[in-house]
Amino acid sequence: APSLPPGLRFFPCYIDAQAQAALVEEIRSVVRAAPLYRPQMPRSGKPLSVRMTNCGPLGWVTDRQHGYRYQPNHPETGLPWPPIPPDLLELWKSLAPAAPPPEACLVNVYGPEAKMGLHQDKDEATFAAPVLSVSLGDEALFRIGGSERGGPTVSFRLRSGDVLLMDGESRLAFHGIDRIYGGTAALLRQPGRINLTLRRVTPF
Ligand code: MD5
Ligand code: FE
Repeated sequence: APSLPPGLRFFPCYIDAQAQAALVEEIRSVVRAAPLYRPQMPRSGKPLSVRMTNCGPLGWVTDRQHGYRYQPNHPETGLPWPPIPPDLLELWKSLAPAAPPPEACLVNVYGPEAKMGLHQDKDEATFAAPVLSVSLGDEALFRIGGSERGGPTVSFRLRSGDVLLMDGESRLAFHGIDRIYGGTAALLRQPGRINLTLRRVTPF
């Protein structure tokens, strides 16, 4: 396995098959309350290949006019985001016991052709808390570098049930998803991958 950037903690197979299936049901319920939508890049309006929704008091959204931001309501329905499922709050408490509760859980849904370019997560008003990410469904090729664009990167596969915690130095690392390996898992009804990312957004 490649050596991971300092502060990045990787927990392979952290979530067992039964708990993964329960999480998928909870996410189906979130999606019924807050439908998946196709976010747009700021200025260009180019749609992302990933569909998204959120749960928690705040959700990450983007559109052509207003760009990347957190807001308390769904951009299309105007309704507040549904609550973060208790299982995910427990996972956060287990792996980040010193951090205050997460405020946002971004739900990313990747079809087999979707990807996410290298970027930093820097739309939060605080970087003091870690970011926690859960992978469900098909395998993905994850790439992570340092906090400066253009530096060396390492790549590894994320599989269903894997958990990543980005803390300390890795909190502002460039990272992305280069590809999905469609059909590598049987968890979901269709080929693809779900990523859940829990974040603290406001200072504490
Ligand atoms: C995903 N999501 O799998 C990816 C990677 C995102 C996002 O990048 O912003 O929604 S989840 C792993 C991740 C998240 C945040 C920070 C870092 C990794 N990191 O600094 O390594 O859908
Ligand atoms: Fe990210």
